[in-house]
Amino acid sequence: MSPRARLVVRLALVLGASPVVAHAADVSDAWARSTVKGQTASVVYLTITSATPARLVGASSPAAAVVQVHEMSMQGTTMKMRPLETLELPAGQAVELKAGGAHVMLLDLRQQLSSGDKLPLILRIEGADHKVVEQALAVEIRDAPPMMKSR
Ligand SMILES: [Cu+2]
Repeated sequence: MSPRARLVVRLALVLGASPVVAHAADVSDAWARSTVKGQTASVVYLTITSATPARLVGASSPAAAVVQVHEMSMQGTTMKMRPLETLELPAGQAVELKAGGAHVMLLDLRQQLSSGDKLPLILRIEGADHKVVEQALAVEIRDAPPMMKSR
């Protein structure tokens, strides 16, 4: 195989085999928390704004075996997180996934996430017509701010 053909194959693997619609919603401020060697879980934070009523119904990444949308809630005196089936995206409203709130959870990471690299992430967004479109992102990997490192 020529080097060029190999590159095309690698790109196809990164983008996945399923049809990807480039623009289902506006995603801003997306970043993934870097990991240390041997760490198997991390999180992605981002802000999603959909022009029309929609729901985030799932996510996936070639870098992690399991990707879930989580929310945080108080159970007694402790913060717990639990998977969300769907996250509502009201029309025109910026929905923030941020520290202490909802987040995209990466579990069973297949590789270390290094600051400065990009994490391929696919969001599955269901529109009012119940059609699900896949939105591919390249999320910047960053080190957590110092205040978040204890978590
Ligand atoms: Cu979580």
